[in-house]
Amino acid sequence: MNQLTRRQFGATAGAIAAASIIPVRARAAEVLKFGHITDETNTWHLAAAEFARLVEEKTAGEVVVEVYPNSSIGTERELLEGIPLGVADLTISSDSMAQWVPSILLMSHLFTFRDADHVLAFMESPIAERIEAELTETARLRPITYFLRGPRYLTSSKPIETVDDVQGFKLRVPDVRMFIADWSAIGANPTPMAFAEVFGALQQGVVDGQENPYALISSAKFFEVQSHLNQTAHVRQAIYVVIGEDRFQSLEPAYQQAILEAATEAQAFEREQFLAAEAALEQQLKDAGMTFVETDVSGFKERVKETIPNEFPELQEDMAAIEAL
Ligand code: CS2
Repeated sequence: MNQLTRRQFGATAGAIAAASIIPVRARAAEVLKFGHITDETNTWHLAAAEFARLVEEKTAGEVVVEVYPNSSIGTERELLEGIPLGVADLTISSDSMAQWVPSILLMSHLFTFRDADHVLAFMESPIAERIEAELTETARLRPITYFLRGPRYLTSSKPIETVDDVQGFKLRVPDVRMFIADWSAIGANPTPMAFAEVFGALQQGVVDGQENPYALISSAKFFEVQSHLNQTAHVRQAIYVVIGEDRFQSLEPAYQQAILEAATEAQAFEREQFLAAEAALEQQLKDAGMTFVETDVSGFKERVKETIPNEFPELQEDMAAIEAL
């Protein structure tokens, strides 16, 4: 049940209760708005809805979480910047928070993480712990859990076999400095843009391609406007669920506790859903007509080797520690 129906349900339940002797559902003491960028089929949304259900259950309906998918109350950036203003209270984000905590860009450098286990080792490392503390203190955005994501793949309307095929390629990227630096070093023409605008930009030929995990390629229907899925797997990362720290601190300790417990349980739920979905997505994208290309990524790797020493020397020490994980 998505949040709009949840609200409608609340209204209907209220009307029924008023007209009969059914006990009235506790009036919500707190309402939290959870906005995010994916559609209702994506596992992030399913997990956000499960989180909402758990919070409501744990607080006997006193805390209600309204989930708004599809960037409907803001793009990722608008949500992040809007949290202190009350536009939203929770969202799903990672490296887009680099404007407050630059070291989160460690998650975005191309080809840093070898595989999903390496990502998990990082997420549980002291470096990630430090980033999470900085996000809470500096960005006033408290990570309460993280969700899994698949590797990012480059989509296009022509096969990308080697790095030569992306020279001058107009590539939509999230507004993340590391993506811009890495793709510029590769020789592409990275264009930062909000996720909600990507489909239209691909359709109108404003950009030649984009890069994202299977789940977003599928749920945003990029297969309708891109014919090739190039198996670059160039970025692997997880993504945080964050709550505005000031809003969080304004809540009663029992509500805070319920939110943290619900987040942990929603993480387990997301993991199960994500792993099942990820296994089926490759075939679904093939069935939707995408041609899978075995890209030779060696030239891409070669070209991003100097990004950190040249442009982000302050990340070098942590990067070496991550490589050793
Ligand atoms: C998404 C985001 O916009 C996109 O392409 O994949 O989740 C992106 O990874 C964000 O920048 C994360 O903060």
